[in-house]
Amino acid sequence: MTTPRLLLLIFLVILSAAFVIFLYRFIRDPSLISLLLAMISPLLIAAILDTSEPISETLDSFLNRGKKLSSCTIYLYGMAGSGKTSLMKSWLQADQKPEKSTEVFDYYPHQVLDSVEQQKYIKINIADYQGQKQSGIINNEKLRLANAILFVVDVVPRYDESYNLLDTSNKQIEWLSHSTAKKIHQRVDDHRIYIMGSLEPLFDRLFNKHLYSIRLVINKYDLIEKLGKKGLLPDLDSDADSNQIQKYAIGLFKDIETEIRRACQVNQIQDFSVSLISTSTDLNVRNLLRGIIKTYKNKQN
Ligand SMILES: Nc1nc2c(ncn2[C@@H]2O[C@H](COP(=O)(O)OP(=O)(O)OP(=O)(O)O)[C@@H](O)[C@H]2O)c(=O)[nH]1
Ligand SMILES: [Mg+2]
Repeated sequence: MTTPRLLLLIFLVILSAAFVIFLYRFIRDPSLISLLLAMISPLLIAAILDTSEPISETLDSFLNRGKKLSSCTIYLYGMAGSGKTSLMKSWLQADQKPEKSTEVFDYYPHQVLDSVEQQKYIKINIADYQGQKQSGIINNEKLRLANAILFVVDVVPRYDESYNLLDTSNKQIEWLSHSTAKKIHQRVDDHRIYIMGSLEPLFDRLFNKHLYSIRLVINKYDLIEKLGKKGLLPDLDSDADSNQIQKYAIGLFKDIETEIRRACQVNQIQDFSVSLISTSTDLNVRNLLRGIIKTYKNKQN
């Protein structure tokens, strides 16, 4: 029996006792049977409430009315510069200028409007860390139960070979415009090594029965699209349409997708998909969060 039900039962017992005391004032010789009946009746009511499904459901929804949902904890995982902090800031609608690498592993609590029930808010908790310190997340003492893990990948690093910041879209496109295939494949390869090497320890540490959603998040899609429109993407015609460019982007990370999908199957996590996003242009950023919250809510109900 749940705590609210137990409280309800105690309340009924007290109510019956009060009723019996009330009866004593009017009946001179109350029989023991009537006394027992009065005491047993709340137990009978409680048993009926527990076994009758429609009543039980109504009672639950009444007892849970106004009760706050616990927060949905989302882990952002990926190489340095892939855009974890940018994604977190987009969701939190914070100032968007994360030029520096994150230095601490921390949780960022926030409330977002529930897309289904517009009047209600849902609490989210986003875990962000410095991608360079991969072991920092896996060995962290502060780890909480994860409801979702997002693997964030991209096609351009934070710095070029001479350690110049590639912090604007123009600089990134300019840098990628030469030896495009080599640079993109190098970055994709780095992501593959980073993610595949840590999939098992990561799932070992973060897996729990409330881990509902996994995403492979391909960030900086704005760059892929621009390169595609300029005809700079290797193996893709210069007149490729949006559909073909999207397929190309997803194709780049096929190996990583396959490995994560396999890990999801092993751990019996059904909600896995690939998202193309851009935190710079806000492409699919909200949709991504909406999907995670939707699954979280469905599982909680
Ligand atoms: N063009 C483009 N650049 C982006 C996008 N998202 C992030 N960036 C840039 O990528 C760089 C790295 O972003 P961060 O969010 O700091 O990356 P991070 O994953 O938190 O990196 P670490 O903290 O080092 O692990 C920054 O210069 C961002 O401006 C995007 O959607 N498009
Ligand atoms: Mg960061």
